[in-house]
Amino acid sequence: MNSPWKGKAKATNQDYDDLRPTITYRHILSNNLGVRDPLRVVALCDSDAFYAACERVRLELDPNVPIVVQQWESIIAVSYPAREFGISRMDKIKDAKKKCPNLLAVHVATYKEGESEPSYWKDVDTRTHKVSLDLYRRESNKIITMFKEALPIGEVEKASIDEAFIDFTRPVREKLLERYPYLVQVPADAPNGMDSPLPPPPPIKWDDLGTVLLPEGTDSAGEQSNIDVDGGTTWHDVALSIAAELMRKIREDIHSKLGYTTSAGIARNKFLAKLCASYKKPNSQTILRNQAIPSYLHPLPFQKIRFLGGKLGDALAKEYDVSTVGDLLTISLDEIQSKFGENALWIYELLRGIDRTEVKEKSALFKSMLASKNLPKPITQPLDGHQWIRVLAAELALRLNDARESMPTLWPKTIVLHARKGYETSRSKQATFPFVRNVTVDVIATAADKLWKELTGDSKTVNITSVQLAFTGLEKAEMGQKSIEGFFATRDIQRTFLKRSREEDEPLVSLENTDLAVPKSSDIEAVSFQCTRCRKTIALREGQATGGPSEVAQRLATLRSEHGDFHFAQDLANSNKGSVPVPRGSSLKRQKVEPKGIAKFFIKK
Ligand code: TTP
Ligand code: CA
Ligand code: CA
Repeated sequence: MNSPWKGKAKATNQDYDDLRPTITYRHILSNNLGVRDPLRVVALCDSDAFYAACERVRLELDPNVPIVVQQWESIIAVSYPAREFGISRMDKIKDAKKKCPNLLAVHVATYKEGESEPSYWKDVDTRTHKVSLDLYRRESNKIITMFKEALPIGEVEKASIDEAFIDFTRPVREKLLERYPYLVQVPADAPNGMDSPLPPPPPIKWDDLGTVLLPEGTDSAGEQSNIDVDGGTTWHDVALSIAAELMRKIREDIHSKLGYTTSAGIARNKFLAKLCASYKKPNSQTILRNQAIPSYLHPLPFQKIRFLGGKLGDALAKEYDVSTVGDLLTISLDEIQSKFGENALWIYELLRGIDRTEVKEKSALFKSMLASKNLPKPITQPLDGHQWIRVLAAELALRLNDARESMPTLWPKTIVLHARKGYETSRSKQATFPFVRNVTVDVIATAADKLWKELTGDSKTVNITSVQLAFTGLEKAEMGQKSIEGFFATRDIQRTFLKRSREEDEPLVSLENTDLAVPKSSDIEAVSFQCTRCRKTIALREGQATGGPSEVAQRLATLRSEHGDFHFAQDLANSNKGSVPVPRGSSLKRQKVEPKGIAKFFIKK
């Protein structure tokens, strides 16, 4: 019990005063207490040696084979068996092979000039190939899908290619009430009704649930696991143990179905979950009980903590001449705020294990997709660019079509080509992406080739060292029950597009005119309308303009719709020729379209 924070017991008690909150019936019975829920449980689950594991699974290798993944001459992932030979990401391939002569080094898949699919080529050359991470993205999606399927009422937030935060609060709450039905009813003799504290929690068997961090800073499992610390188990510990059960089951399923081992951290918030996820790797999970938070955090060098590294960490270290989290606890909030501003409250709280950021699924849709290549040998002849454009187009085609498997109506609004010339400023060109049914390598390459020509202009020679091709404004068109095959077939689809456009109050690229399908209320009695695209006045024929107002409105609506179809067909014809329709009078032209997402970085002001 020689924990360094023991000596500052007084300060610590104040600093960590929320470790044993009183949990009442109101807490356990309320539906959504969000980030302040005293029974909140969050996990971070990270895959072990991820790229190496993907290659091992792909090659159906024994898990004990030492394997590394290589990108050109560097190592980017090291399997755990290879780590036993002392190999790390820092090693050069040559040195790694010296450490382990049986080492299997797999080069990442690459796109090769002239090929539309990435592959594992015998010889790779950065002058003619481009790295493909598609396998890892696909495997990553499979893992995320398993998290989501296992936890329909839990929130899953992908945090990187091989890790995700999972909010277990709701699934755990459901299990708590199921297992301890006496919690569902406030007892008649409860002194404060809903605000009465819950009865004492049951003892917990931590066996097999993972590594449980204890206040002494030791870890335990098995026989030591039922030790009561500081007055014993809390309902939050019960919640953690249920989350650990669920997490373990999901990790086992991922292992048996997909072949990947993972490591998880389970705690009361994202910051702490991430912090303890790598406590014991590989293939393990670590549980940080609230009571263990102070002793776990206290000795950590704060500059090792992600948010407190870098310049901020340097500044803190310099200002206070300290190195651990514990050292920083003696500094008051006023003091930190006077030096680092009002916002420094989050530093103060983080040091005390408080983090109220939500686990929230980012939009399932990445608004942009980017393929890029740094050229070891600059492009000097404008014509040579087309080969690279095809390579980048192949990657975008594969990624878009992959994404369309789960979102068949995913549509990129814009294609952007960006090139850096030596050390000069970068240049870019963009265009509306043609509206075609099948997004093939050819379609993308044709659109990009045009941009390349615009970008290089009449230059006889160029000096381009980096090329990037991106889709921006990727969005899901609401297609209702229609299949992708019917995409362009019917007017209904067109209306759906129009509807989307209106709802989002944002111009649509090919069909931006929302007035075409549905008359505005002021038009109800009108017998003609002006098309906002071609500016023509389109009127009902004589005789059609008679009857009740609703009949006239109906006919007018039909006329608008037919006229819309005419433009639609024209757009299609244009886009199939590879040219990009920006119709006359379109809202795109009238309204300046602000670049979004990654596009911001491409478009020259
Ligand atoms: P990490 O999760 O950092 O590492 P890892 O999964 O290889 O190993 P660990 O078991 O320690 O978690 O990164 C996930 C993948 O991201 C990794 O397999 C390869 C890739 N990656 C790089 O390409 N370059 C890098 O510098 C890092 C850190 C990762
Ligand atoms: Ca990992
Ligand atoms: Ca990771």
